[in-house]
Amino acid sequence: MALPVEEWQLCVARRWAALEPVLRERLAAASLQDTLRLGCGLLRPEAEVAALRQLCRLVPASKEPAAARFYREEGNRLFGRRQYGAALRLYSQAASHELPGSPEVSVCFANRSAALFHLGRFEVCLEDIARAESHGYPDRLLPKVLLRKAECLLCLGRLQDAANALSAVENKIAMDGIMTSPAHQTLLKKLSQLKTKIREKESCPQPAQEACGDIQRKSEIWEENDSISGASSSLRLNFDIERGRHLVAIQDIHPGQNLLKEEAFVSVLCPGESVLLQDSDETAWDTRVTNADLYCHRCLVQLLASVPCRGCSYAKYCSQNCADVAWEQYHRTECSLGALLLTLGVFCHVALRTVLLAGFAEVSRLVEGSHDNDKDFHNPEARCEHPSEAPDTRTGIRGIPGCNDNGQYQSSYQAVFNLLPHAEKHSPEHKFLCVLSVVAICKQLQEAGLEAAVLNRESSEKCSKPEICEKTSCELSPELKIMAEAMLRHVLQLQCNAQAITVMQESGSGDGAVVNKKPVRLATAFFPVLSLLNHSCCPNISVSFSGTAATVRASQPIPSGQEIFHCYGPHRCRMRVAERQQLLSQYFFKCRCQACLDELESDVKSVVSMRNSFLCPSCHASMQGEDMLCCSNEACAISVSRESLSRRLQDLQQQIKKALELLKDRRADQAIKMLLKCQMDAGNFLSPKHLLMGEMEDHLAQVYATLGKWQEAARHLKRSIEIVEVHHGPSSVEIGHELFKLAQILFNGFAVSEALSTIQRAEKILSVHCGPQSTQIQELQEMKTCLLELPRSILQRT
Ligand SMILES: *[C@@H]1O[C@H](CO)[C@@H](O)[C@H](O)[C@H]1NC(C)=O
Ligand SMILES: *[C@@H]1O[C@H](CO)[C@@H](O)[C@H](O)[C@H]1NC(C)=O
Ligand SMILES: *[C@@H]1O[C@H](CO)[C@@H](O)[C@H](O)[C@H]1NC(C)=O
Ligand SMILES: CC(=O)N[C@H]1CO[C@H](CO)[C@@H](O)[C@@H]1O
Ligand SMILES: [Zn+2]
Ligand SMILES: [Zn+2]
Ligand SMILES: [Zn+2]
Ligand SMILES: [Zn+2]
Repeated sequence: MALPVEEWQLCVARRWAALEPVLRERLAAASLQDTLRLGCGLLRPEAEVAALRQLCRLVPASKEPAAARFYREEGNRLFGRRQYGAALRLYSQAASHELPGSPEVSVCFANRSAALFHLGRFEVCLEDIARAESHGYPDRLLPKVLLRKAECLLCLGRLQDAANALSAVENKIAMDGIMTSPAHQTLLKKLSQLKTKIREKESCPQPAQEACGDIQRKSEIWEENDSISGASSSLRLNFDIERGRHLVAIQDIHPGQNLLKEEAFVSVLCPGESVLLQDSDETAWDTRVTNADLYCHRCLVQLLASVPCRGCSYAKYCSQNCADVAWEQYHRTECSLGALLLTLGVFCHVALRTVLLAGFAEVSRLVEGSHDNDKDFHNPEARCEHPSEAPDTRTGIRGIPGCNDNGQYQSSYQAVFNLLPHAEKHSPEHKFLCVLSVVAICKQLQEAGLEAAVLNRESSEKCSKPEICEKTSCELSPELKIMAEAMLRHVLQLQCNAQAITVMQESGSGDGAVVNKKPVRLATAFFPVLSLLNHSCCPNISVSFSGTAATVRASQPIPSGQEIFHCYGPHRCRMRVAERQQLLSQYFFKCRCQACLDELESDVKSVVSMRNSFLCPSCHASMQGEDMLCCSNEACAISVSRESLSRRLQDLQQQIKKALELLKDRRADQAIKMLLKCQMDAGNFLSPKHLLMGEMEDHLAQVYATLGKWQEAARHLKRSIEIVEVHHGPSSVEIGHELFKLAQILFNGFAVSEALSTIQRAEKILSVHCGPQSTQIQELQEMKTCLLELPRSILQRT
């Protein structure tokens, strides 16, 4: 996903293997500028470009009227079955394939407004009705939609507006003349019903419903560092040759304290895995939804009624404003390249969007500056200017790469540009893949006549003489070469500096009673300030995201003087040291954090291997060893290969998956039977503290919750929590999420005092990791308020 599709990787690998050895050596040692210069000539139109074009055909990103018709009919079908949520998504898919301003797209919006109405999303329904009207909704169909508008306004308590909307319908009907068809008769009946309703509501005004728990949220204390944008004043930026740039605490920091708030410089949504929509049959068009259908392509908020891009069927936005801003800033250039960008992977896409956001002037200033630096590098007198030299302490952080002339480190393009590309550490084959991919993008931009857009120039400056275009089609213009060189640098940087934006996404059959969420990767982004943090397998911070903004909080006390560490992925609780080191090798360093040192140099077993161990299938004592496992009970001394136990573990995971599918099909009783059987089986060869044992308890809790058996659900969830605690620690974010679930179950089961104490524990942990203003905390506080009001309302009734 981050990298190009496999077929293109293979195509480039073949090209690499066929190159002259001399040329391969030159490429391996070349600077970015020379790599690009050489790469330009190596992408052959009849071979590589043709192959890419072929691959792009497999990725639908353009508008197709046939697809639109299919999705809309499918939407109507599900609407008829009262599956309004699924119908809503299909109408959105349909709209994304219609041309803006066409009567067809307006019908999609009107249809979608009907689904929204049934889902009780009245505000959004009104937006869709307005959208339908502005895109030329057919006049003869208008009365029905206007009535829906009046109904929405009525539901929202906006009586005057509702009355106005009704008189608009009446006028419309009157203008159209006498109507006799049955459909019109129903309309008239509905009209008079609505009128009565408005009159009733007016005569006995209800008090506006008060939300359960309208809490005053205290804003967090926050003092920003003058020199590092987004960072707290309790941090400073240090630089030394061994550790590079890094952030250090200059005060004692307490858990939960806010350390960094940064808006991504650039982010690109990852299409992600597709999720099957319920109850839709296999058909010619894909009815599955992916992240690309669920989140705004610009600001990453969850989509309800998406606004489609005017040009492609891929990009979708939360609002017209997001669509317009994205178009202005980058999408007018990207739009026609949709399939190519999906084929070449998210890193290439981020690289392109980065240079588009920065603008040609800034990109060329920095690229040309870097060429001067390269020259200085070979000139010993200019050496002291070079970043690898320690900065002059008198000038503060001014000499640190990425800082501006005022000595400030900001979340700017300059900072992004100065993230380390490690050009000399990447394999030559990988660099070759990157350069050919970047050149392919730039050539396509040039061919599509988008060069002016890329360079932020008026399109009148665009190449008007065909013969010039002809000439440049095999050679990139000097300006595009500069953009391409910067893109190559960014693709290489991303391997070490890409930051995943994750969200907690609802999973499984969301019945609403208990929300089961798991983290999913939403987007790939550059956060230049966050990138200053070095890795540790036992980090003392927690990162959370809201839209495209990242917040970093201390999860442990951090004493003054200590470096702040972030975990790039491999955490000591989830992987053994060998796996971690292997994963971290992509960042070109060997981790020497406390956990790694302990596990490597002494005989300390990793927490993962200790807890996720196997039991002797015969006597249930623990098994020891590497490839061949031996029972620790001398009397038994059975030995089994790790491979056969791993296979048994995989079989078990398959069974669990099947049980979850049963749950999705609403066959809860069978799911329980199957999970209990899995548990029995697992007890014969997995240690009781194995993470999978916890997962099974968690699934059981979920099934019982869907049946409304709250006590059983709570019992299983508590066992899951015990195991999660062993693995992740009592104040980990994982425990926070488990307690949140337990709170919901106890809340639903009216176990008031236990629910209150669980809410308190969850609040304490989650406010450290996610902040006191996060939605999780809000939901917990709402539950608390409801519980505290409960006895009073019961008393009143009796
Ligand atoms: C969708 O729009 C078409 C055309 O107006 C209409 O015939 C159909 O009933 C609508 N479906 C729903 C669910 O509103
Ligand atoms: C901010 O960072 C700078 C440079 O790292 C440091 O010298 C300074 O003490 C920090 N604190 C404040 C309040 O700016
Ligand atoms: C983070 O905190 C834990 C527990 O307080 C400590 O064991 C660990 O060494 C710390 N990690 C770093 C990188 O400072
Ligand atoms: C990505 C990065 O900056 N890694 C550095 C983390 O710190 C170690 C030393 O502690 C360096 O070797 C890495 O280069
Ligand atoms: Zn948006
Ligand atoms: Zn588009
Ligand atoms: Zn480590
Ligand atoms: Zn044994």
